[in-house]
Amino acid sequence: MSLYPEACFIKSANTPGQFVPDVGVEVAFAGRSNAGKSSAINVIVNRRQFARTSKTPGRTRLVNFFKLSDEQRLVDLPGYGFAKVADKMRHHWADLMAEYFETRHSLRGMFLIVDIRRQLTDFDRRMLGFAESVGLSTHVLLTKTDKLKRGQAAKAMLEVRRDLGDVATVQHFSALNRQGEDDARAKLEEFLNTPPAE
Ligand SMILES: Nc1nc2c(ncn2[C@@H]2O[C@H](COP(=O)(O)OP(=O)(O)O)[C@@H](O)[C@H]2O)c(=O)[nH]1
Ligand SMILES: [Mg+2]
Repeated sequence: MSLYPEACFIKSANTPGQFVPDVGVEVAFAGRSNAGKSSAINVIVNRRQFARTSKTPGRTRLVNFFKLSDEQRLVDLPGYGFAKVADKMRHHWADLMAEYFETRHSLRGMFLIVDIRRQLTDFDRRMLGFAESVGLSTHVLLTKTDKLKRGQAAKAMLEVRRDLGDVATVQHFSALNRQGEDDARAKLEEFLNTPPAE
């Protein structure tokens, strides 16, 4: 059973003018392309339809708004691998992200999806920077944990923790065997129930 039986896609935005009204609360999900963001969202929300929606061609470059329940949203932010992307697109992305983080009063927290085998990338550091600049809490999902042996996974977590310091909390996650789903869902609920900053 999904905690969010009314969950559904609302719209995609390519400019701040297309963002949905800034009322209620929302939690953002960010991750380098292929890190496993769509898979993680599906497991946490427990709704298969989300995957299909985010796989629509072109949507991976847009800010995708989903309704979780009345007055609660999940926002799927665009992600990519920096090396493969043209300057023009990178600038558009950076402007869109800056605008998003600076203007959304309803934003209560960010999930950052990181492939445990890659550690933190330049993309991840940029996202952490955006969140930090507006005093937003971040929770890192070290996903694809199933790809590593236990000891390796524990070591990778220690390294990321050391790298992050107190900038974000972090947990193991796997969309494949659902490791960490309860903790991730509890964190989503915690973010959604966070009172506004002022
Ligand atoms: N083994 C494993 N594969 C995963 C996991 N999460 C995602 N994947 C795979 O990684 C690829 C990218 O996943 P996707 O969710 O589309 O990534 P996105 O681009 O960040 O949205 C797909 O082939 C997924 O099946 C996981 O936890 N474990
Ligand atoms: Mg995706």
